[in-house]
Amino acid sequence: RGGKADSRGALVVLEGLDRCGKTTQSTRLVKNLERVGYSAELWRFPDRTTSVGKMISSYLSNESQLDDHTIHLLFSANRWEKRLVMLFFVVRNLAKIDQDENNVWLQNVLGIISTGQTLVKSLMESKLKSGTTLVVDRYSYSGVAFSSAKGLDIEWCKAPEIGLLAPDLVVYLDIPPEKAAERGGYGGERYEQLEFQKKVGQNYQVLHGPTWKIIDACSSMEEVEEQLQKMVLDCVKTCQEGKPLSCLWS
Ligand code: Z5A
Repeated sequence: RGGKADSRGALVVLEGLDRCGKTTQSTRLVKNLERVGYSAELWRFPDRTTSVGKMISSYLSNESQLDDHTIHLLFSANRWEKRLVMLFFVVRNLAKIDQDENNVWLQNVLGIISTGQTLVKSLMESKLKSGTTLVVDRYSYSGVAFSSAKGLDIEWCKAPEIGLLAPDLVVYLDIPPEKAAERGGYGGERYEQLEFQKKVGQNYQVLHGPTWKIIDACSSMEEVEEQLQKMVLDCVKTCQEGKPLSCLWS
């Protein structure tokens, strides 16, 4: 809708303290974008469905213990492993060729070789370049803000994220930790403690950059939704007009 035929989607990230409303708003945003004719997908980190994600989930629910550096690297690996999904498709297709009894195997091989570049590219980049806007609930900034709140060096925390795609827009849903603690479901997981969330909030301040916008997350859900949609539609248009993709932390 609206842009050049080969125009790309936008990479939009929602960040904030626990219970600030990311899940609510990212879900509404994707529906709203689709309703006005854009292709959009919701991603979230941690992605608890992968084997790395399951280790993270067990750590967060206090079922397992890990060194702070190790869990930080696992969160980062959970983002990097999205690249491997495309490799998996290549391997699976090659396996299929092996079993193929018809003569179509040659076309399959040629097809895979000619699209090989695309197949091994990051899934995120492929989605964006095919015109889909990705709405991502937490990303590298969560990794840095939460791990550095435990006392890890901020530059060390950023290092494993270098080379991942940089978002076109980061929306920070701003809520005082005390207000967030009053919301439903607070307190069930490892980081859901008031003093810790205060430190995380301070660390987020250091990460704010030119692509960041702030929304008052204490406003009603409808007000937040409206502001978010406006910001994202502006960003999607800029990306359609040819804004290039870049990498963290440039
Ligand atoms: N973590 C990390 O350390 N390193 C990393 O690299 C990454 C993450 C990616 C799990 O993340 C933990 O992992 C997280 C950071 C760390 N720890 N903490 N804290 P997660 O994203 O899976 O979980 P979460 O941050 O705890 O998300 P959440 O609990 O799902 O909260 P939310 O998505 O921000 O909020 P919500 O579910 O949309 O809303 C919460 C409640 O508030 C709910 O009852 C809503 O109905 C209500 N709500 C929402 N908006 C409003 C408004 N505007 N007014 C009133 N009430 C509202």
